[in-house]
Amino acid sequence: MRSMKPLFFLLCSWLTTAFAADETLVVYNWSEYLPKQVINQFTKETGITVKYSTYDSNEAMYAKVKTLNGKGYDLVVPSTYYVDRMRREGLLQKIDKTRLSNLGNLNPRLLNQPYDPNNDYSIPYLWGTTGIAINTKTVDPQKVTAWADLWDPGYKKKLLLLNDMREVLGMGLKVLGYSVNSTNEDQLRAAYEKLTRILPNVRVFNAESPKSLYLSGEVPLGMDWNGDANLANQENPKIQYIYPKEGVSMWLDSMVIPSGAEHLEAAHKFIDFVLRPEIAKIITEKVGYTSPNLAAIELLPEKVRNNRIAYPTEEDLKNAEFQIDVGKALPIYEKYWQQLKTGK
Ligand code: SPD
Repeated sequence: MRSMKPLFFLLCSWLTTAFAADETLVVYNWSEYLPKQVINQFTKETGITVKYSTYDSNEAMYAKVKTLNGKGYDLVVPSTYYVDRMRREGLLQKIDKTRLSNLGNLNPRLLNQPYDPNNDYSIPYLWGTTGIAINTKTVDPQKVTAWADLWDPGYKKKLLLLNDMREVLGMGLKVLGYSVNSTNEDQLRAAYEKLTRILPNVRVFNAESPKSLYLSGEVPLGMDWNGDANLANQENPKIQYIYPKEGVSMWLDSMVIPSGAEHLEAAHKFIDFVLRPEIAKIITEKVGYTSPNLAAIELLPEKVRNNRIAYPTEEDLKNAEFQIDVGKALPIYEKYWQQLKTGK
């Protein structure tokens, strides 16, 4: 009788391929934050199909993950202050770091911080700053050196403000000399009142793709995230990024696995893939934000590494503040944000 062995092995390999081809990873990330090239390369290498959707604020992401009780997504990318909140609320699961062979590439200064001691729940993805973008074709750069300058009545209906509660209220606080993480109700009310006086200058709130509006010429100045401004500047060097003298806000977005995630193997594979120097290099170059991956930074051409929009100097970060969770003060932020946006 002929041996059944070859047939058996053929069947096994067919089954393996069939299951691998069925494997999926459901990613929920910020808009314009992950190049398609990276997703394609991951799928090509692993056979894992990536289902990808995006959000434009931590609040929108949090509401969705909370409503779904941590189910539905395998990988999400909140800012640190939401990592803190979500892990305390049981919405995240621990990451198995023994499965991450590339963890050592990360800047140790960005690890083991109070929002997630020991990085049990979060792995840094990108970080950045929030400053001012201006189109120097129509706006005199000498006149815009501070957040306070955006209140100039000469900029009526000209500004873009980020559609991001913490960024806008943070700017209001900062311009009054308070912390962007203030939890003081009087300071928050004062910031709100100050912000009501910038509204005549506001043309649009946008966090999806501010650069499109700067590039099309629809808005000549306003707030921006550094990576977004960086890409705008690469396309049109007249669009510049300014570090306002009151100080920028700083943030770090991290990869986390929600508590109800189903594709754990795929999620860990993806995190480790992103941590590879050559992949992290593609991400920082293509999306314009700052990489926490030291091995990737070493691979960057000098021109990119010395680009102050993505890689700020110490001087640029003078007076900068890192956004942290505001705990019980969050409803106060929400109340003033709602009032500012709707007038109610
Ligand atoms: N389009 C990507 C934007 C990423 C911004 N992340 C952090 C915001 C913190 N308020």
